Amino acid sequence: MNYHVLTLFPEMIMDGLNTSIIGRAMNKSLISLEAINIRDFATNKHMKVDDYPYGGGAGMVMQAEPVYLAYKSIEERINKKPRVIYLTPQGKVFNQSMAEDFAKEEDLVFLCGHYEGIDERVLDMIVTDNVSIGDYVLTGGELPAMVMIDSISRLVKGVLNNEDSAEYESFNNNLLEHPQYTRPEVFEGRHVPPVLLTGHHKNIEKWRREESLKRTYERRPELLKDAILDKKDIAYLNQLREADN
Ligand code: 6GU
Repeated sequence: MNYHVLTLFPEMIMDGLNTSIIGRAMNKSLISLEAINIRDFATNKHMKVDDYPYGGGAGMVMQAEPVYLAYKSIEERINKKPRVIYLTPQGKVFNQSMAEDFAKEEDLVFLCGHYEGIDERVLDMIVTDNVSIGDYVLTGGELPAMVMIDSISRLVKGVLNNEDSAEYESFNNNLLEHPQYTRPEVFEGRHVPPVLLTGHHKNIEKWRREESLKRTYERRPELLKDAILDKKDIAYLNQLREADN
C-alpha cells in the first residue's frame, strides 16, 4: 500500500504517522507514505496557493492549478489513475467497511484542503471519493487523512501481528469488545471478575460474549441490527431488554 498525501502541511503527516505500529509497517516496507507539499507546485514567485472567492465572502480558496500539478506529478510517477480521496465534512462518513474497500488498493491519494475549501474545478477533475470522518468541523484534512491511513493500514497483511489481528474481528461482527483486565487481581478494592481466574475456557468465552452483547446493547444499540447473532445471543439480549422494562 502506497499513500500519497497532497497537503500544505507535509510535516504534520510525516511526523504524525512515524511511530508505533504504522511506523513499524513503514520500516518493514509493508506500506509507504509520502507527503507532497502543494506549495511546491505554485507557479508564481510568491508561492501563493490561495485567493479570494469569486462572488465574495469570507476566507480564501485554494487555487486549482497547484493542486492539479501536484496530483499530476503522482499520476505520472506511478503510471496510473489512482483513487483520490478528498477529505471534506461534505463527504460520506468513514466507517470500517470503507476502510476494508480502500485497503484493496495499491495506491491511495489523499487531498487535504484548508481555508474555505478548494476550487471546485480541480475537484471535479481528480477526486474519486469524498470522505468525512464525522459530523464536526476541523481546520483541515490532515487529521482525517491520518485517521484513515491508520485504520486502512491495520488491514494490510503483515501490519498487525497475529495476536492483534484477532481483535479486529470484534468490530467486524458489529459488536463492541468485552472488557479486559490484567494484574493485580485486586486494585483499590476492585476485583477482577472471578470467572476470568477459573481457567474454564468455555465459561470465559460465554462471559466475554455476553459482556460484548451487553456493551453493544447499552452503548451502541444501533449496531446490533447488522450483527450476526445466534439463538443464545438473542436469548441473552431479550433478557437484557426485559430487565430494562
Ligand atoms: Cl474530512 N475535513 C474537515 N475539514 N473537517 C472534518 C472532516 C474532514 N471530517 C469531519 N470533519
